[in-house]
Amino acid sequence: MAAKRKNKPAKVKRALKDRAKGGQSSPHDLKPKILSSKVERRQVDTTGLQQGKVIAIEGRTYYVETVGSDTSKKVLECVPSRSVATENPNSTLIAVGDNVWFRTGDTDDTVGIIQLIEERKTKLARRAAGSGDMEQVIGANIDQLIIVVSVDEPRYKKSLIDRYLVAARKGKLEPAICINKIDLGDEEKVKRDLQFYYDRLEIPVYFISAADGRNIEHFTNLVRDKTSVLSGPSGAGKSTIINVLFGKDVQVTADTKKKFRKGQHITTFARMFTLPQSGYILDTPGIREFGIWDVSRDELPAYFHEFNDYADACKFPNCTHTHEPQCAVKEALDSGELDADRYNNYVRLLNSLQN
Ligand SMILES: Nc1nc2c(ncn2[C@@H]2O[C@H](COP(=O)(O)OP(=O)(O)OP(=O)(O)O)[C@@H](O)[C@H]2O)c(=O)[nH]1
Ligand SMILES: [Mg+2]
Ligand SMILES: [Zn+2]
Repeated sequence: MAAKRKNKPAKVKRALKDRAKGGQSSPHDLKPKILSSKVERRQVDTTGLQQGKVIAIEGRTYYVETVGSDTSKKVLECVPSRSVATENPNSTLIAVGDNVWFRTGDTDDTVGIIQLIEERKTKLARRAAGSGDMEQVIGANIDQLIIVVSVDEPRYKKSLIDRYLVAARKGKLEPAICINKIDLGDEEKVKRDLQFYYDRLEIPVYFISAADGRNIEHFTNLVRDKTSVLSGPSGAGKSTIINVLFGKDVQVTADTKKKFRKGQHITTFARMFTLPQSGYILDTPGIREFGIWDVSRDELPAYFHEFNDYADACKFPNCTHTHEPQCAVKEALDSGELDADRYNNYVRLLNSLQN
């Protein structure tokens, strides 16, 4: 798998030829069959198909690692079949981490045609950036989300962290927060700023420096034996962290300041790595904004679960904890028991959601 290849690999061109008798070229043109019940799933003929996991997506090429022992595992370049079926309606057709069934091409057994995408058990998803009302799945079938932000260059925003925490709950992922570039700031000050997250919300928060290696051993323990996704703003240091975990450069990184001048993202596609310490880790492109997907205004308060300790005492059972009288959440806020920044992020998020 080449990290910087621009053109579609020749093998995939051949696979596309194998597949496309009607000149289809993009998975976006496909009309996948949606399997909405277990009965329908059983009707899919998987005879002769192999199972695998999507470990990287580069343009229209899907890299699929076959299921098997470490020594027998292979990575194939795949494309979706014109008759592909999915168990994930109204969503990204194929995401990194997806478990798929495929057949190998007629001319080459190192390329595959994906026939079926299994239901995602967990996912990190956001509202797709740009126009359109679509879900974008950043990673699927993952155990934990590690939100990677940095002390400076770029300075972290708690509003982004709070959005990620909603998405983690929604997608059934365990959250952890990684504050990188601690070498660029005052560690004690940053710790105080995030105290509510580890003390009250009991979310693991790591204060590390991928540059000088500070506290990196705690981070190594966090990812051991699990499947983790690293997500956060561009330049926070996700790929640098991956390189530290591997002890060598497996991902390209770039100088933050220079990059911001050009407004570029360094990592341009998601890729899953098998860790030397055991476990999988998914590096993803930096995000500019994180739009919440599939959470209604009514549901949102429950995602800020520190409110639950008080919400029963609110006068109105459907209290949004904003303008209502006798709101126990606002009373707790006024008495300093809740984090004001996080409450303000909640209000902003609530206002951004439609019912
Ligand atoms: N001072 C300092 N710089 C760091 C640290 N970690 C990473 N950097 C630098 O930050 C810049 C961006 O790092 P990347 O790892 O490319 O950031 P990224 O999050 O992968 O960025 P995208 O791929 O664009 O999302 C590079 O110049 C790194 O050398 C750190 O702990 N301290
Ligand atoms: Mg990167
Ligand atoms: Zn209330």
